[in-house]
Amino acid sequence: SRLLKVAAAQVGAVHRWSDRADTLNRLIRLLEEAAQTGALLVLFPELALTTFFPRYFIADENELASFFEHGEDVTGSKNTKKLFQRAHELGVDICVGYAERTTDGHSYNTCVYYSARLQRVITKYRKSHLPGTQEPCKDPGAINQLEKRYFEEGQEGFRAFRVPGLVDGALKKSLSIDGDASSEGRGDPIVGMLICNDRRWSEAWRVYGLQGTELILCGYNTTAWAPHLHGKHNQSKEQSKADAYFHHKLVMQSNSYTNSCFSICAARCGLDDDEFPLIGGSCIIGPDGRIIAEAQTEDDEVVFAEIDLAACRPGKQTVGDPSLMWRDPEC
Ligand code: CDT
Repeated sequence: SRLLKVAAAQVGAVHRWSDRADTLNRLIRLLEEAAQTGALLVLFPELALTTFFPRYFIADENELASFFEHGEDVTGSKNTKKLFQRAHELGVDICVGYAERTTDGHSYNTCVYYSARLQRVITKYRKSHLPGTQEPCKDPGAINQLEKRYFEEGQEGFRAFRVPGLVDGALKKSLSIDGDASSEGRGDPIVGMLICNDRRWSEAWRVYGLQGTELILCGYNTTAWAPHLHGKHNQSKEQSKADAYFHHKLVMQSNSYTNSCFSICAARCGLDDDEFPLIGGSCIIGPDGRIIAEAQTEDDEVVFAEIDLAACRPGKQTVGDPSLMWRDPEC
C-alpha cells in the first residue's frame, strides 16, 4: 500500500470588499486544521486569495491589479508569504490557485504545487479552458464570466509530475513496487492539476491518465444560479443549483473512474458580495469513481481522507488498459 493523508480546504464567501489579509488568515486557519488531521497535502480553490473577480467588469486598472500576484515568485509577496511559510512549518504540501501577472505583463489563471519538504514551488499549471466572454454580457441580468478578458490560455498543457517523498517511505520502498519502472522516482505519487472548467473536458483528464496520473487536484468557482435571471429560463434557482452540483460531481467521478485515479476538488463557495451564489461540493474521490469524503457546508471547511494510491493500479491494469481489448478472448 502507498497511504497518503490528503485534504480539500473549501473556502466560503469572499467579497469584493474583503480584506486580503483576512482572506489569507482564513486559508491559514484551514491549513492548520487540515494539518491537525494529519494531512500531508492540502488543496485550495481556484483564485483562492480573492473573490471570483472575473464576474465583474473592472474598468479601474488599479483595482484589477489588486486581484493579481505580480512577478515570478508567488511565495514571496505580502499577500501570500504567510501561507507558504506556515505550510513549510507544518510540513504540509499545498496546491493553491491565484491570478498571475508575469513581469512581462501576461496574465493567467494559475495554480502552483508547493512542496513543504523542498520549500519551493515544484510545478505551476495555467488554466487551459477559459470559460465566458471577453466583453460583458448585454443582458443586464446575466452573471459575467470575463475570464477571456482577464486571462490568457495556459500553453504548457497537462504535465503530470512526481512529488518526491510525499508518500511516507516511498523512496525506500520503490524497488519493491510493481509497475511503472521507467522513473527514478518510482513510488512517488504522480500528480496532475486542473482548474475549474478544465474538469469538464475529458481530454484534459486523459492526457494526465496516459501519463499514469494517480491523483488529480482541481480547485473551482462554479456559479449555482444567475440571481437576476431567476425564473427567466424556466428553471428555479433550486433546480439550477441541483444541476450545477450534479454536473460537477458527474465529471469528477466519471473521469476519476475512467482514468483510475484519485481526485480532490476544492470549492470557493457561498454567497459572494451577499449576491452571487457559488456551489460547494468539495470532495475526495477514489479511482472507482466513488466519493470518499465530501463537504457538508457551503462555508470554510476541511474535507479529509486517507487514500491508498496502490488502489489506482487494478483499474489501470484491467478495464483502463486499452491493450487488453485486443487480447485473445480465451486468455
Ligand atoms: N471558474 C470556472 O471555470 N467556472 C466554470 C463556469 C462555466 S459557465 C460559464 C465552471 O466550469 O464551473
